[in-house]
Formats: sequence, C-alpha cells, structure tokens
Amino acid sequence: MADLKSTFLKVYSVLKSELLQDPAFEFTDASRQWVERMLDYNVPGGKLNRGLSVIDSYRLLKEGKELTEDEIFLTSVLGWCIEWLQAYFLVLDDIMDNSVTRRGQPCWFRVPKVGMIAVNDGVLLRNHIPRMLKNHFKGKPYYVDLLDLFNEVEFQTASGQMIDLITTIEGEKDLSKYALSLHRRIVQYKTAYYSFYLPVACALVMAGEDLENHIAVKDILVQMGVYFQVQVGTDIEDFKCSWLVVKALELCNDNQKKLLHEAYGKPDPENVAKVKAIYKDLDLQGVFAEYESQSYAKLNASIEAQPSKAIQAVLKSFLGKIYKRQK
Ligand code: DMA
Ligand code: MG
Ligand code: MG
Ligand code: MG
Repeated sequence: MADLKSTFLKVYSVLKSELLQDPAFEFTDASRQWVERMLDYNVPGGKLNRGLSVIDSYRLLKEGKELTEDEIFLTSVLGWCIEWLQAYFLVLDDIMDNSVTRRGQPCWFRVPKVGMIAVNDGVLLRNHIPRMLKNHFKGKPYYVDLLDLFNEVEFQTASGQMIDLITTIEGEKDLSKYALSLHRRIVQYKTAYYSFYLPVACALVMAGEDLENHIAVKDILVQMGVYFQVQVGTDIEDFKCSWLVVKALELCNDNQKKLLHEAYGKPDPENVAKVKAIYKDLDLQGVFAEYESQSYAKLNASIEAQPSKAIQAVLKSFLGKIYKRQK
C-alpha cells in the first residue's frame, strides 16, 4: 500500500516535468518556477484517496490479475488528473469562501505575492488536465470518452459549487428554503461526482467499458458520495445547508424552529451552543444512525444486484471505506 503511494508520487514528478516542458508554451525560468511551486503547493498535499482509488478500482476490475507497468502508469495518470481537478476547484473555492487554511497551510491565494494570481493558477490547473490526457491517451480508442467524462464531471461540480454559493448569499439568509432536497443536490453535484463516480468511471473506461452501460454503478457511487457528505457536514456558523440542520428543521416543533431561525448561522459560541442543544434534544445522532444503517442496507442490495462480480468488488471496496462502523 505504501508502495503504491510512492509509485503514484513518482508519476506526479513525471507529469509535472512534462507540463513544465510543454512545447505549446515558451517557458522562461521564472514562469517554469512559478508553475512548479504552484503545483507542489496545491496538487500532491492531500490524502490522494481519489487518485489512488483509480488504480485500486482498475485492479479489482482485472480480478486481481497483476497489472503491467504500463497499466499502473496510465491508471496513475488518470488518478492524478482527478487530483488536479480537485486542486483546481479548491484553489478557486478557497478564494470564494474566503478561507484561511487548506490542508494545514495557508490557502494558496493567501501566500505572499500570490493573491489573485491564484485565479489564473486555478485556470491553469484545469487546463493541465487535457494536456496530460493528450500526452498519454491520444490515439487510444477511449481517448474521447475520457475527455467527455472529465468535461461532464467538471460541469456537474461547477454547477454544484454554484448552487452551494447562491444558497448562502450574504444578506439573504433564509433557513426556510433549506430542505433535504436542496442539501442532496448541493452535495451530490459539488462533491459526489468527482470524488466517488469519477475514479471508478476512469477505471471502467480504461478497462474498455462503455459508461452508458453502467448507469446503476454511477447511481450507487453518487449515493455513497452523498452519504459521505452527510457524515462530515456540520457548518452551523457558516449558515451551511447541512444534513443536520435540514433534519432538525424537519423534526422540530414550532418553538425549536423559532430558536433555530434565530441562532443558525451566527458566529458566536452561545448561538452555536443553542443549535447544538436542539440537535441533541431531537436525538439527531440516533436519527443519523438509523439513516446510516438504512442507506447501507439499500446500497448493499443495489451492489449485489450488479451482474459483474468484479464491479461488485469495486463498489464494495468503496462501501467498506465509507461505512467504517458497519463493517
Ligand atoms: C469544496 O467545497 C468544493 C469543491 C468542489 C472542491 P467546500 O467549500 O464545501 O469544502 P471545503 O470545506 O473543503 O472548503
Ligand atoms: Mg470551501
Ligand atoms: Mg465552497
Ligand atoms: Mg466544508
């Protein structure tokens, strides 16, 4: 496992040097150094789960057959394309969210002398993806499918960001529009497609599969992605449309509703504590546990209905990682 990660990181170095020698641009020392620093700061510093899961998924699709060096390299390139996509979204997301830190260091736009150059760096990160795909997949029968897949998922992610952003427009804080359907749409589009569907879709395309034949696989992975966000989403201070608050609004009485409307989205600890107390009174932890086991059972059944054992294995490996407590 540690070995796979070091192989994966070596591929990062290869991809980076190719991008820094891209013949389509006349690099100078200064511009090459800028891009190199920008990439090292923003691309490889996360957990790399999304990227690594392309290799894992492809291996499971090949039913445990030893992968060739070429297959390991190419699945790693696709994994890195996902990491690049995420870096692009995060660099811009941190500016829009006015965030301070990312992965334990200052957000890129807060680094001295970077500032709003980070906007163009985000655009560059996004443009690196088709450069890498061209360098390594042009001529493959599935080249267009890969380009199309990345375009589709990018569109869905940007649209998810958009609904997330317009939901929390300053001065229009209105808790009454928050409902499970809105919450589901936000998390589905802004994270589930690129984090859960995209890695498996990349592996399927490389294995020669037509994604049109795997709509159910997409649905299962997107549902897992939505569940994953429910698990981690708590944003009282930021007035986020989190699963907890929409559930609370669904279950509360009139008095609790009034309190929620008054306290939600306020930064001071007193108001945050009031919201948390209502969550506790409504036993949201218990409600969540119930939701969790139901969603686990439902996903498990959908996975077992998949005709291919190899695809079942891919999906079960994701399920096992996310529903840790259920194993
Ligand atoms: C980040 O969403 C979104 C994408 C598409 C990477 P967010 O602002 O909810 O997440 P974070 O808390 O990581 O900034
Ligand atoms: Mg953010
Ligand atoms: Mg955001
Ligand atoms: Mg967040």
